[in-house]
Amino acid sequence: MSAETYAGLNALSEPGEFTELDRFMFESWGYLVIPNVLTAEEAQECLEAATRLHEKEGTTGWAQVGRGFETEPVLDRLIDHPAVLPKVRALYGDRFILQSAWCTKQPAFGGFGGWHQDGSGAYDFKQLGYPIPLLQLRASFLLTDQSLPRMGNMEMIPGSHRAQVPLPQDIRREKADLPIGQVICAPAGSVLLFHNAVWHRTYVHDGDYDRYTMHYIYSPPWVRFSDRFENDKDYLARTTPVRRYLAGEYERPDAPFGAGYPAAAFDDKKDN
Ligand SMILES: O=C(O)CCC(=O)C(=O)O
Repeated sequence: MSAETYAGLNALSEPGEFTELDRFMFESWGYLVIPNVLTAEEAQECLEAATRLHEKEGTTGWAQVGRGFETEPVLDRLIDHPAVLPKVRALYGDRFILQSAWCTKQPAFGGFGGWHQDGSGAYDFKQLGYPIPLLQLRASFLLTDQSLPRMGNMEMIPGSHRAQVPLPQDIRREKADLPIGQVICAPAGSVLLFHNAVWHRTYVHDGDYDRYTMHYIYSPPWVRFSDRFENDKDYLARTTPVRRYLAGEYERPDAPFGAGYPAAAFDDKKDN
């Protein structure tokens, strides 16, 4: 897909390396759109896996199912996808974990979601200081076509991760539009990579089919998992060293002296 396919301003990136321009766009807007991460066939396989996950759980309406990577190999493969992982590493360094993986369904003819920033209901990230730090970096793999608005897209407010004032209550209450909302338009197989503090919502979906998106959330290693209480032991035994590392099952080398984390498992091992 070429940049011309997208109308208007877009924080368009490319698979792989996190370029200086990527960094500037990410700092400025809080997100990047990466087309052509999955082929049409790969996106279709993942869509089938996502559908199975929700069928197994018997979900209805807007719903999210966690830890699907444990049972669906095609979703496991996305955890360290080479189109995305270099960007995550460029933002975090080599010590981070997969905090959660949520498969979300926006049902056929689903309405608008509520505006929100990502974080923890138990402890508002705003309490940590300004600007809100990067603690949940989300890579959202679009598994259905979202090339046009009203296809269950994500809508983002560019730069809002740096806003020092909250989104007005009436806009949140009424799930209202605002002039600076950007509906992310991209085909299946694209990835939206975004900062937890960017205000966003699920856009309306006019289609007669369910929309699925696979979200992978990366965090510093001391953040607690949110889609699982603990890792499945069988999964850990059969997955790859890199994914096992990202599962965050370290012994507690930080206790009591804060040293001795295991070496990162990435192929091009950097200094650890
Ligand atoms: O998949 C979606 O529609 C949006 C998910 C979302 O905004 C969230 O989980 O924070």
